[in-house]
Amino acid sequence: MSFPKDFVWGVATSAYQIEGASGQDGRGPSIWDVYTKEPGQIFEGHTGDVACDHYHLWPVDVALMAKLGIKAYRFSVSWPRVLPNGIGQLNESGLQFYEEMVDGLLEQGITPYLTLYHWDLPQALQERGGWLSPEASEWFAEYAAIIGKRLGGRVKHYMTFNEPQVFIGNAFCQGMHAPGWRTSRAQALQMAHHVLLAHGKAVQALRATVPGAQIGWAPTSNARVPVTDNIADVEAARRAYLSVPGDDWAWSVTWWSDPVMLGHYPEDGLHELERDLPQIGTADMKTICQPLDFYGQNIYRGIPTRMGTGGQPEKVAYPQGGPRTAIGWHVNFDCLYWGTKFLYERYKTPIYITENGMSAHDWPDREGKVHDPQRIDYLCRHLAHLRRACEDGIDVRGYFEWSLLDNFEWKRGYNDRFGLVYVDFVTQQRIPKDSFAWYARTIKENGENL
Ligand code: PNW
Repeated sequence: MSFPKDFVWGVATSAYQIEGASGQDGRGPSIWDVYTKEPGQIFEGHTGDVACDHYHLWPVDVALMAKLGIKAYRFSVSWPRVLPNGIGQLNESGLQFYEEMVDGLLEQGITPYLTLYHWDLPQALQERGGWLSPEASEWFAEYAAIIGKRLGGRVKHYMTFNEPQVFIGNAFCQGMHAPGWRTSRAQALQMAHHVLLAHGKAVQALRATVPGAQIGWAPTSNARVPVTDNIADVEAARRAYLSVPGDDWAWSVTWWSDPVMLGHYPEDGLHELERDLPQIGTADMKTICQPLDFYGQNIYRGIPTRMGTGGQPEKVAYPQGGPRTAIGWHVNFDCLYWGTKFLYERYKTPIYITENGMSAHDWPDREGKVHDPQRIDYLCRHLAHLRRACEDGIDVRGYFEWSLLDNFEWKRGYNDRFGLVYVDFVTQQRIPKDSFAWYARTIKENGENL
């Protein structure tokens, strides 16, 4: 009953959510710097200007990681910190920050897993059309090559994109994320196609600049979980998870991952979205489908599903009063089991859970301790199901808990805390929560304690 011996235990963060130092040392503005300043967009007007001040406090944070005993750290590079205008002029101090931070990780024996894009597009590129521009994939490839050249000696593990579902779907289909526009479905699908091309070209750029690179990506999904183990319900969950609904295509797995992993858009999606399909060049699918070393997936929740009487998958209502996180997300503990199973069956590539975790409104008690029993329960039960996946022969290589620190939770500002470490955003004091000690033990025992 255990995880593989060399299972990769980690935590994940992203640049805009923790770094702060938004205008410092030559960093250019990103679309999130602009969006957070628009009145009414973010909870109580919060911004990532200071965040966890990780840009200055990274030695403290790396020391925390060492104490936690993680084997790997997933972080993202801020594109405008490295290239203030997105292309062209390099910002040396930005590159140095990442070099020094990575050296700090390596000294502690922590393997860096670098995400190229966690939503903070350089504002200069947004002004040139952003992801809608036909040049976008070339911009991204140029950036990827710079990162490969400068960090490739130190960093061997890469992910291109974090959650295209969110930075295209929540942003342009719902107007709820930077840059805060709603576009037509056709335009959003065109952007999605450019993102996929950018992924493919970035993989090529990394292969050319980083010998021995291990490359994947990190899309998201709400897994589908069958309400019973009956074959019919399992089949319903599988079909629902791997389908493309026309009204919510951007949140599907397969619209994004089939091109990347299989080299074509899924048939049902092509049919559903027929009227709004992007322009697809003759060589595009070949560019998009670059062999990957691993498949990353963020999974926070699952949607209970059964086979309906008409032979179609149906959503099942969450139980009344069932568990929810502070954000209001329903909790389904077996989402990591079914999610990894369905993905592995389809893509047959080693899987990492690149994010999983929960928000709570944690605060310190009178002794200054932060007790977060729900988070321990959430992590324990999710990981137990992930272990079940390993035991069933699903090739799961690692797990990155979201997140090391309480941080800037996008629309919700600092209101929702995801960290294993509490951050006082006034003093920048860090307090490891109870879940920190619990996760440290879990790593040490390779999950035998679950
Ligand atoms: C992820 N959902 O986004 C992001 O990668 C992180 O930056 C973020 O802090 C974290 O999850 C927590 O929200 C998600 O609606 C956004 O299920 C939305 C969902 C899931 C993940």
